Amino acid sequence: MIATEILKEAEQFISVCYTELDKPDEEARNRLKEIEQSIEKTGSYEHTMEELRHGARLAWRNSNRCIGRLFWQSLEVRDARSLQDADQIAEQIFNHINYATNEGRVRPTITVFASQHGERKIRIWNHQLVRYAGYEAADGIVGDPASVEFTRACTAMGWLGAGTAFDVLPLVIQVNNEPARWYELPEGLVKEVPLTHPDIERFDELGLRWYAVPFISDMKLEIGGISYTAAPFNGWYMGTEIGARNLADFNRYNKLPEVARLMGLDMSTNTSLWKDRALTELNVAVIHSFKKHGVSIVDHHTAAEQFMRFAQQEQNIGRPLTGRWSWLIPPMSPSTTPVWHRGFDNTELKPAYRYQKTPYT
Ligand code: HEM
Ligand code: NRG
Repeated sequence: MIATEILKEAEQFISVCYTELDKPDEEARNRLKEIEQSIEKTGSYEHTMEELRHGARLAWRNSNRCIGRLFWQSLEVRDARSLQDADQIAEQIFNHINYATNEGRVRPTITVFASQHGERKIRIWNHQLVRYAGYEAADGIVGDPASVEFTRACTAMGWLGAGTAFDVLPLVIQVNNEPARWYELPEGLVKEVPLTHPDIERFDELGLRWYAVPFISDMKLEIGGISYTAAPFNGWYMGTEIGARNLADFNRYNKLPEVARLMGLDMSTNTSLWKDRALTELNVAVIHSFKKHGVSIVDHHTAAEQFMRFAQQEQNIGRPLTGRWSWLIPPMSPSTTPVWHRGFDNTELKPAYRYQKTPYT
């Protein structure tokens, strides 16, 4: 971004941020003068801790595809902007995983690393800090098909996975134009949940499991013209993300046939609705297992209710609500949730979490 654009973005952000934080106009004016001078002198500026904290929370509030936004004010923002060393960055990321997992009582958290500036740029190559490898074998894919390309990149750097369907991938960090470095996640850091079912006793024979917390690590956080290209964040899972997509999609773990077989359903005809019935029980198992292991999770009905409260809250305050309907509706029984029955304005507000180019491939 060129200097005039950064300043323009900064003006908009500081105005909104300081108003929402109940700061006097004069403070905002003075701060903008300071920012203008910094941009003139260095081409950039540094957010104060308050600006960073509120900016990261606003970016969550503005995430049109997120159903979990009721809790936007509770985001914990960790400042790691001073680090430039890959080993230290990795250590901070391990701390984030540990802090946010909190033995299962998940805390929505973001760690913000140094912003992009000139040649300076930090990237985490992983899509999520914790995810399972996918290996291309002669008779199909072992593990998560969504991870095949990244797994190949890790293997090319010398990583060697055990080859099971649930191998946790290493953390890959790139600082500036240096070669990327990989780190095995420390033993015992990653919480996982083995899946069982409240009534189907043999469900555990499927050997299914999932990790406790989704940590998105490849998006950029943009606040007031400043780009934080490494800013991993997490909330907790909505059950359907695992039960209706990760384990169910035919191009992911594709487990509906195995669940249906276990349930003894008639799979010879669509009209038995065996996929729908297997899908329901798989999702029952996900929620049941997370709860049994004391790991935060929300079902899609409760999440949709919470989202409607968020929508109401924003309307009461007089702020525009933005959202993308096709992402906000859950992937199973969507018409049983209130989100289905209304529309949303998909205007993209800033600050924002945005996609960025995949650094490998
Ligand atoms: C997307 C739920 C917290 C930012 C989503 C999706 C769900 C969800 C179900 C759609 C995912 C998909 O279909 O792949 C939740 C829940 C949370 C939570 C239950 C619990 C607290 C957060 C937090 C942030 C966030 C803390 C950021 C600070 C986003 C973004 C997307 C998203 C940027 C879009 C991701 C993409 O395009 O791939 N969320 N979320 N969410 N959420 Fe949330
Ligand atoms: N569907 C993905 C995760 C996307 C983000 N979901 C959240 N985010 N719940 C999956 O792994 O299934 N969050 O920050 O909590």
